[in-house]
Amino acid sequence: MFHMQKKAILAFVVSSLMVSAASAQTVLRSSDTHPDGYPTVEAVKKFGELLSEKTGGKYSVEVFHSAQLGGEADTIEQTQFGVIDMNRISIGAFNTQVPEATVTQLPYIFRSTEHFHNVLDGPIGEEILAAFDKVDVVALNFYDGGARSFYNSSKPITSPADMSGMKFRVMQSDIFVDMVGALGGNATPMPYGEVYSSIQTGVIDGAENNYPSYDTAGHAEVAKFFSLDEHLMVPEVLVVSKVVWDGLDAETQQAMRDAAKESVAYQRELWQAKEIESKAAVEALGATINEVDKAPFIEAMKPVYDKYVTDPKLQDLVARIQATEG
Ligand code: GTR
Repeated sequence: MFHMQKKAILAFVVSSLMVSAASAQTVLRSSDTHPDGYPTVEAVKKFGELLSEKTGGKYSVEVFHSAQLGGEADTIEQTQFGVIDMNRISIGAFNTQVPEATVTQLPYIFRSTEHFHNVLDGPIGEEILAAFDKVDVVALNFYDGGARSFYNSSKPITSPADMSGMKFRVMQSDIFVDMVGALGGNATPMPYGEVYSSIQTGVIDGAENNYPSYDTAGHAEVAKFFSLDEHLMVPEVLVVSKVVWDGLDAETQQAMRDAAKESVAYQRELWQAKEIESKAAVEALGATINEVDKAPFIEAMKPVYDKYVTDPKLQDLVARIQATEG
């Protein structure tokens, strides 16, 4: 009996290998810094299913979650070189490489989730996606990343003055560094994976992020004060290496674009639910969440805009974003 089962399994394995050899299956490797189950990870899996359907099983995607392929700054380079096929990444990790996308890292540029969606779902969003071409990746879509706020291990922050002398981890992006500086704090750029231990050992006082990251990376365990200043809404992007892209026929490229766009609604649904779930989870863990009067924070950001929005084309882009409804 055992023998027969083994034989049957072997026959099955052999035949499926043959099928996959005949159809030349290509599995694209996609990076994500977040753990399995996180909305972006699940959305890229969904993208992979849709892509597989659209290409008759020729292409599928394997998500390497939890920074298995490296921290975001490193994986961007590897994607640009074609070592990693795809990447779901925060625009913040591109630093100022793509000027049109850099504007999405300007504090308080987005007024609400509705504004964020209205901008990114329309022609401005397409313009920003197209701008990634010049840095050797093709950007397919935007996923939600919610609003980012400061959190730390010692006290609630209610005004920029409270940040004086405090050290906050930021992404490896110059705008983030200048933003914290403009508020009177000290910024320490470092990879996401080092934040937990750096807060725990007191190397930094805190960091800034959305509820799902604060929750799933365990930061709420070591930094109990979450202050809702909501200084940034940075889009997540799904990008493909230009090296990979150029090797695809036009039909497959279109299937990729369509699958990516179709996965957005799914990600937004997961995101909405996760924000609520994570808020409850961090509260249960003992996190203290305080509301903040945003006016002095918004006011303090003028030097950041003055420094990064000097090119008339970017000034025009910022004006168009601000004039978008929502
Ligand atoms: C998260 C984002 C990640 C990563 C992280 C960070 O909100 O989803 O891609 O950029 O922030 O702060 O490093």
